[in-house]
Amino acid sequence: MVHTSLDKITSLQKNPANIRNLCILAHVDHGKTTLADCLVASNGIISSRLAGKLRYLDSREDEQIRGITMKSSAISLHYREGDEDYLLNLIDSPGHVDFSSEVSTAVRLCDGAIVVVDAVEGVCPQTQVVLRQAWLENIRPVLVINKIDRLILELKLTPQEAYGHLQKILEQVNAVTGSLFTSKVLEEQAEKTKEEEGSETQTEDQVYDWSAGLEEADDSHLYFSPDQGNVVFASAIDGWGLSIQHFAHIYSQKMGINAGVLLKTLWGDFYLNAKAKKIMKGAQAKGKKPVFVQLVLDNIWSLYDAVVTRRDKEKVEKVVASLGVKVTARDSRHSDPKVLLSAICSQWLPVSHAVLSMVCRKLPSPLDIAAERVEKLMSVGVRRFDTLPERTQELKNAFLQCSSNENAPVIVFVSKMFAVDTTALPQNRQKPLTQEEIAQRREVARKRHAERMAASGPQDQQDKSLHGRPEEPSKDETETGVLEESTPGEAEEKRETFIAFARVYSGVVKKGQRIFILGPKYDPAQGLTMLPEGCSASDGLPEVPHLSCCSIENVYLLMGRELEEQGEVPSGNVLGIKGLEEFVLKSATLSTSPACPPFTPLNFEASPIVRVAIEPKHPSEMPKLVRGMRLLNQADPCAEVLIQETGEHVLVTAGEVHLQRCLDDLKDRFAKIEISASKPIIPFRETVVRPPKVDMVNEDLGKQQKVAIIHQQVKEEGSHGFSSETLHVDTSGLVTLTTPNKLATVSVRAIPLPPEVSRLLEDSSALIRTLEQVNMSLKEGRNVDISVRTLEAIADLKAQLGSMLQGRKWRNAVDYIWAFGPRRCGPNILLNNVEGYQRPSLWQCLCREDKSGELEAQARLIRELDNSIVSGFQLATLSGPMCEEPLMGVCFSIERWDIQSSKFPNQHNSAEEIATSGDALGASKAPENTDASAQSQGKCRQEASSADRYGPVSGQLIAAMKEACRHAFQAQPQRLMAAMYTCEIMATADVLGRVYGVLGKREGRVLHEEMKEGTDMFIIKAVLPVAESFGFADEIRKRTSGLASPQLVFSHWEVISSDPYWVPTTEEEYLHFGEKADSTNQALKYMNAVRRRKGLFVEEKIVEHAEKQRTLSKNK
Ligand SMILES: Nc1nc2c(ncn2[C@@H]2O[C@H](COP(=O)(O)OP(=O)(O)OP(=O)(O)O)[C@@H](O)[C@H]2O)c(=O)[nH]1
Ligand SMILES: [Mg+2]
Repeated sequence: MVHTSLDKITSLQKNPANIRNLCILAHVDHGKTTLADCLVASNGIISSRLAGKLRYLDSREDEQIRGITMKSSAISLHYREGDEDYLLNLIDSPGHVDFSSEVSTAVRLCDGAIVVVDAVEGVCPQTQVVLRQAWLENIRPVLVINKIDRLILELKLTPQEAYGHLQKILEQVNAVTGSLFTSKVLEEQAEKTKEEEGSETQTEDQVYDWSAGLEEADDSHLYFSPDQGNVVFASAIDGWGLSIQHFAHIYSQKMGINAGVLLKTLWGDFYLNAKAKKIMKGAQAKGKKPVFVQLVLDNIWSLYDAVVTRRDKEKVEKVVASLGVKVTARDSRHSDPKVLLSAICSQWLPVSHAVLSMVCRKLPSPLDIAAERVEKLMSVGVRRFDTLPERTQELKNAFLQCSSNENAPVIVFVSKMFAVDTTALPQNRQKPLTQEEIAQRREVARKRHAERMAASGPQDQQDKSLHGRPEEPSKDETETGVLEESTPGEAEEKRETFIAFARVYSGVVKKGQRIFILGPKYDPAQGLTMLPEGCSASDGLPEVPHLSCCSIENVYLLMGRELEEQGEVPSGNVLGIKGLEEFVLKSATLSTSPACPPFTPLNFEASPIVRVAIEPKHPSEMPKLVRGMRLLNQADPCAEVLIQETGEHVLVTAGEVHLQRCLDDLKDRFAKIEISASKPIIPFRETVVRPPKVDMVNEDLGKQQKVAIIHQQVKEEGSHGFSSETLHVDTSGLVTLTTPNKLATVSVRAIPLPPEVSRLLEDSSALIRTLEQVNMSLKEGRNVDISVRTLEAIADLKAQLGSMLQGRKWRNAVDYIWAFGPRRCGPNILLNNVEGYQRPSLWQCLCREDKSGELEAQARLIRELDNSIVSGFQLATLSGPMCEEPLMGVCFSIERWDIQSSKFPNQHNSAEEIATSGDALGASKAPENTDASAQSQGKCRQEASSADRYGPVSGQLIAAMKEACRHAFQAQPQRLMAAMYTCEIMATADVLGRVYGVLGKREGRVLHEEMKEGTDMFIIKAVLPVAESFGFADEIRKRTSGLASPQLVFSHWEVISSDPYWVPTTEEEYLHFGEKADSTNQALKYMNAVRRRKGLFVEEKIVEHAEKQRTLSKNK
């Protein structure tokens, strides 16, 4: 194959109709990079002999060593189909869950995707995830069923069995697509009904038909089917791939059957009736070979049989001759039959041809971008597209036209930043010197040398010859001259250059161009009013929030490991941009028009969960570490870097493999120092549960005893912080606390939320955050336009909460929700059970009618210190009393809130007054009398004057509320919650036992186990605590000799059933667990580990019975 020149690609870039931006998506190890190799080889970039072995797009060393892709990378390829030339911007993505954020960054820039599925493993968890991601971004997929060779050589299926197997895989994939489609249609339908409902007020009861719309919606184009031309069967490693179209073409000529008929019948329940020369239906019923088996699979099977299994030379020669392919003597003599096989296959059915022609026919060009997708990209958060400024809405046409005109606005999206070695940039790359240049340089060097000789005296010359230095100047002396100019420090600073991985949606991006960078919070409406009409990024402009300008230093063509410099890149292409390093952290939108809105943020499927603290080996290298971590943060879409209050530098990653890669990157590239990382910091949650009914040895707990225990605990713990005169806990767990200035009193009770409620809240956190934003704006008197979809989602959340919170305890609870926490969107609820306090509902945005007047009146109803209560609740839920981890699934119900706002101190007191206030405090010591209103007026005044001894009232109330919540929490049975991973392990029967062994040792639980049809593999689905997961994947791999390799995905939080504060109280328990009873208490172990890490007090006896131990060891 010929190598495509840069000029050719540059010219192809100008014709968007023939551009395809696509990515390869799949579960880990299904052969994406191998397939990409074959496509790359078709352009002559690598030799076809090496295709599949080189994994060219895995350019990092650790990717090659581990054999998995970690970063997505792009390459531009040229393909000729008929007389059309196509440009394919191909992005290879990783399949490992830890790197799923890289998939998100790739999918955003594409219009289509090749979904690869392993013919043996079928649809795996990540396959479903990537199909969903493609769906969410509205990009069109095509399917490649890869590794068909494994069906022949490994599973030893007959062609007929293989056909059945392939059919099942197709069904599986289509089932996933089908469920995505159904949910979308139903959602749209609901939205439509809602809009209609909004426009015409109907009073009658409406009947909803939940399947309405499904029948009408046309979904045939969505499914994968070989006769639709969107499926290719392949073996990337052997270099072949086939589509039905290809065979239909061949056989229509050979057998004289109409190509159209063949196309329809090659896949499906049809058979060939040789006598009648007809294709008939009902192969299965009549026990006949389907056409696909007879015409396609049989041929391939016999080729494998002749070349690999039987090594039948004669037969091979016959086949080679009949196929008309050429085989070199070297290939046919090779000891590995696979070499011969791939030499034959890659000429007979080249996989690159099958895949690329499908891509060009089936995937959309940048010109076909759907209006729906553009609107989705342009409307951020709760804003509706039609509420954007007019000029912004006009930009939609720019997307649709994808024009490279001079006056088309430039719109670019940067989906990630990646670091390259500065020396690897094209301008710094050493070009091979021509003969002339070498001669020229030598001449220059000789002259310089002669001058130097002349300048230094004869003495010097003698010295040099004494030291045996060569007279002739060495070659590198001449060539390193350029490098010497920069100081070594600077060179080190600039070792890494960040390149933006981006796509142009409109206009032409040029080197040196000035452009606006739109931050995620940029509001075009605000920008347009603040900036002068028709301004550009090169003018001196007033400062606008979240908007900055910069110059594009350079634009590059991305060619896998290499970058090629380009002067400009027209619309519709994927490119690399240099010069944004200072302005863009991870992703951004660039435009020449300030009317352009920032794109919606990327959909990340996995959230970072594994955290470690990092420090340099030598403390003096701290600044280097800090700089390195900053670079790492920029270079990875998903890693987070933060500095904790304790001063620790913490790195948060998606999983163990990701963590390892980040640490390696930090060590070798970004910080270049020795670092030490702590053990992974495992997150926990704290919660309360209903009082247990049985004790640890399964005996009924009497009511008396339970109360006694609770009392004992509260007494112990209530003693620090607040004096008992301001704190009261009653037997039902109601905690009453008064602020130190005695002006406010709150009574709080902690109630466990049903588990499904906390799960719902956890899953809806983004929605709750939106709700919170809306409420904030309403409070400030601003009106917001919320999309119908968001409103509906909020109403749905409310309805679900209502149906889950059933029972006497929760009557009308949903309407009285005051806030969620922590961070105002967490899985805990603050409930307003204060008699007579009516604050505006949390769900106020759901009342549709315009009643801004009413809202204002309501706003006045809010008590002045309402916010302090909420803040106290937020603080309490952010870190609980067990080990300062966030709370989950706790409802704090405020049952009383007395406040004397009229007596707030508003002036500073003299020293004398403070002195008298001491007496006042002493006088009001009666512990029960916490309500300040019961005090006499005189006393109150004195107390009020003492108030500022404790700081402002709002602050005191926050602290009191927080403390009250903590005590209320402790008054209930407390539990720790552990983060759980789910994993799906595929293993053969003979290693199954060992897999179970490892799972059991690590407290994993098997959810279900099934046999994969048509194979001897078992699929085990299990859950495993994150705390026990480190090294799990490695251990499984080792114990099963690499046959099973699990992928861990964060799934949910689970209550650890044991009580960390439990001590044996009954005789049986003493007998069973011993006095200390610490051997089996997993929850206590976790809790203490966290406390120790955070430097909190840990109640532990380290050495008991020291005497005995000593005697024991002596006696030995
Ligand atoms: N038998 C067989 N093996 C294949 C085929 N294609 C790829 N492989 C092997 O499968 C393994 C994984 O291939 P990769 O191309 O690295 O898989 P990937 O999908 O890029 O993996 P990640 O990027 O880590 O998700 C390699 O050992 C390949 O040699 C195939 O067609 N047949
Ligand atoms: Mg790969």
